[in-house]
Amino acid sequence: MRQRHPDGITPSEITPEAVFHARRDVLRAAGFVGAAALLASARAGAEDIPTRYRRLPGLKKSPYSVKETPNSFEDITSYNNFYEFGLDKTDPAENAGRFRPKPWSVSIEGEAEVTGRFTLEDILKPHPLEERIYRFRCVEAWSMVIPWVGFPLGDLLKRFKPTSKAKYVAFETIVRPEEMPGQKGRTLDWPYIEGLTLAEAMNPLSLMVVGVYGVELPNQNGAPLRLIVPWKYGFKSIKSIVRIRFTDKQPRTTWSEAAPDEYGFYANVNPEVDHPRWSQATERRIGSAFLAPKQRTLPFNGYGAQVAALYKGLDLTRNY
Ligand SMILES: Nc1nc2c(c(=O)[nH]1)N[C@H]1C(S)=C(S)[C@@H](COP(=O)(O)O)O[C@H]1N2
Ligand SMILES: [Mo]
Repeated sequence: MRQRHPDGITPSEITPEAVFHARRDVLRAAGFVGAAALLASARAGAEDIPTRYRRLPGLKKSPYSVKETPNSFEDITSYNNFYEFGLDKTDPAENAGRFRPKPWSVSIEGEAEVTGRFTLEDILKPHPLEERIYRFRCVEAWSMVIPWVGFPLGDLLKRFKPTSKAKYVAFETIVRPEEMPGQKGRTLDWPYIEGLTLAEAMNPLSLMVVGVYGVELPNQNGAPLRLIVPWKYGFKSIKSIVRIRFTDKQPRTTWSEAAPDEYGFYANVNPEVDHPRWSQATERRIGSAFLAPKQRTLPFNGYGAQVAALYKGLDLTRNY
């Protein structure tokens, strides 16, 4: 039952979320979270980030950043979906401490001239890192604004010289049940897998992410290397990637296989196509008061000007 609800709103998942916000609201009401702390959390300056996270120096600013105020480092790192570490929003932060993202390597496979196993250092070396403040919309109808650190996925993929047969790119998460307690159960069919069309992958918005808020990615956010595709529902943004494969056929994806009626391959944010069990027309911004009004969800999560052309001629009510 539960495995059919990736981002599903089941009572067991709603509860921690409600508690998470209720707790903060109660603390605020009681005056424990003072005006200064609230301001700090809204601005989330570097001083709020625990020093155990390594700083990533020399970040370029990006013209692709949105102007909205980012969520706090605390929100971004304590309210997560990462089923390898459990189903509840607070599980990844609590259970990811044993995960060792170093050393790391990524296997490049399939329809490309250059394939093989590359260390993370090999992968990262040629790419200047930038900060990109993106809107992030989960299919569960919550959202955040997140200052990711990364570089364009397309710049990485070009290095492997995809052949003319390469029409899609498939991604895989690591399988390490000893370090990922969620993988000891069958909540999902491990490894977590995702995919994009090559055109989507080459779009300049598609980002390979190695950090957030100017520091290395915390384990719960997908260390050491994850994807961010900001115009798609969050489940497309696969974490802790160990395999990238160029293919001529549309790759299988974890959630479209777990619940084909609910999740498709494209998963573009679309306020006009409701999930079978809830509306996608609005979203709740994490970090706003629990009872704050919802905001309208934008087509392609607000990135339509950059990506709508990718889907010309495709019926997005059927290709969800
Ligand atoms: N490997 C893996 N990647 C994953 C997930 C997951 O469970 N496993 N959850 C997805 C979902 S549903 C969302 S909303 C985002 C959450 O990313 P965040 O925790 O950094 O906000 O990660 C996505 N990537
Ligand atoms: Mo999600």
